Amino acid sequence: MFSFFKKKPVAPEAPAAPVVAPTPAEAPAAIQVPDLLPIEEPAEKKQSWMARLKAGLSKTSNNLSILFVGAKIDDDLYDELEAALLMSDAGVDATEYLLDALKRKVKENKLLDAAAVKAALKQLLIELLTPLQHPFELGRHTPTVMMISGVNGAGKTTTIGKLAKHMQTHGQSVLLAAGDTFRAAAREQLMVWGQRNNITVISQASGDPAAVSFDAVQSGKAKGVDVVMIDTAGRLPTQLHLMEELKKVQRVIGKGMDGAPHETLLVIDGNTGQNALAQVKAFDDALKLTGLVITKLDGTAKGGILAAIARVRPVPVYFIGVGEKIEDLQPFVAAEFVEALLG
Ligand SMILES: Nc1nc2c(ncn2[C@@H]2O[C@H](COP(=O)(O)OP(=O)(O)OP(=O)(O)O)[C@@H](O)[C@H]2O)c(=O)[nH]1
Ligand SMILES: [Mg+2]
Repeated sequence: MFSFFKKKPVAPEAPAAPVVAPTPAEAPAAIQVPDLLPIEEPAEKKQSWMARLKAGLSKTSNNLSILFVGAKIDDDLYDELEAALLMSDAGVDATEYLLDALKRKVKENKLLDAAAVKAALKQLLIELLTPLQHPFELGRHTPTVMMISGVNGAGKTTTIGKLAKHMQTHGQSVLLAAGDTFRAAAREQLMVWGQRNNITVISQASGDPAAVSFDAVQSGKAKGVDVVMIDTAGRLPTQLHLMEELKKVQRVIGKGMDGAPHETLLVIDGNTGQNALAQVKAFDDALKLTGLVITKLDGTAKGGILAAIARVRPVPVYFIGVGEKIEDLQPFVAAEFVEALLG
């Protein structure tokens, strides 16, 4: 089932939790989060999740599906498919790759009807996106330190809130750091949220994000919490001094704990279009990302951006979001996503 969290060796308040260098033989078993759905009513929740994902991606799925209705397999179909893929934010590289692979497949398998070609495209998309699918692992370190970055308004703080609640549900203790010291309101937003949800939030009025992050890691270690999540202020990759500041935050986190941050995530707004790819490249160049979270796939997002990421900068996509409720954030599953796009 979905309870990888639950397998964590129960060691409440065990200060003696061994801080062992994680050699393969000695490292505690990783805790995966293949599915963050609440354990109760998984089938119902899953259904509503898929419905929301499908609704979110309906523009692209309509554009793609209509092409195959009673279509002849000819150059016109490929041209239209090319246009639809480009419009879906897949980008030139992934679009060309998919078209070439599809043409080859059609030839090799002598596919004659449109439904078979659509099925072949679906399969190719699943193959393209599957390498992005990665279970999110916890439990290799105590605490697991996560740093969350992204442009302004991408959904960083909301995602942290959702993840924290999912983790709590699965018995993980969580500590948050209000590393967004840019805006006082941001700090307060997280503090209030933390109080409501019984989660400690480390914050400082001083306005130094690196110092807050360092404190949070220290405090997380001292308290033996399972997860420390560090929020950061939104910034554009073109704001070079702010990117430098982010690198510094990451370095200082490493001073607080060897090997930390264990996860450096980039949160992307799914509606950003091709610019999302530029964001992935820039943040990855600066921080060496370990994973992505793609939010707002319930809006006007077209979904093809994942194909672009898979081709050009395949950073794992841990989670995707289709709304503001806690269950609206789920692990990325390639087959599910493609089903929503081309089902
Ligand atoms: N529809 C929808 N809205 C979302 C989703 N995730 C976040 N939001 C909304 O996006 C807005 C911005 O979210 P925040 O979490 O504050 O974004 P942020 O990246 O922390 O923003 P800054 O700290 O200002 O850079 C809020 O109104 C969220 O409710 C999602 O998956 N779907
Ligand atoms: Mg924020």
